[in-house]
Amino acid sequence: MSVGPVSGNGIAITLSPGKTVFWTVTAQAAYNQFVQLKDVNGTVVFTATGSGGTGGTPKQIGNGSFTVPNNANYTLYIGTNNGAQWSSVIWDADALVSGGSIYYETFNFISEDGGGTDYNDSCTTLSFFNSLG
Ligand SMILES: [Ca+2]
Repeated sequence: MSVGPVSGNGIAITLSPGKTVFWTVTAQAAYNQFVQLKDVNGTVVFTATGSGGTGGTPKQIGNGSFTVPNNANYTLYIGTNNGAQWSSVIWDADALVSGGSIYYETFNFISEDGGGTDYNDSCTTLSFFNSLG
């Protein structure tokens, strides 16, 4: 089972210190989606906004990367209209493992913005390799 549904008004997650995290946000909802990650100091790491348009076409509304400092605690916000409303979120973390070694980890969050119960409005993925190079 995954975690949730939980409110998108602040989801606490812990990443791994020193890792370089790739992030991407996809929206396929008509409402303007809002995803923001803050570090332990409340500093914004990234913000993604946008919609899939009225046709619900999947659209990548942001992507990038960042490096995790020693304090790896973050808070993720997922909602609509620049955070005027908070979505309902289902999420989970997973890892790709072989021979007892973790090679890749990923955190996935899907949201429902209030118009239904299908959790198809935004998808946020944070992922990182165990090592770079
Ligand atoms: Ca929906």
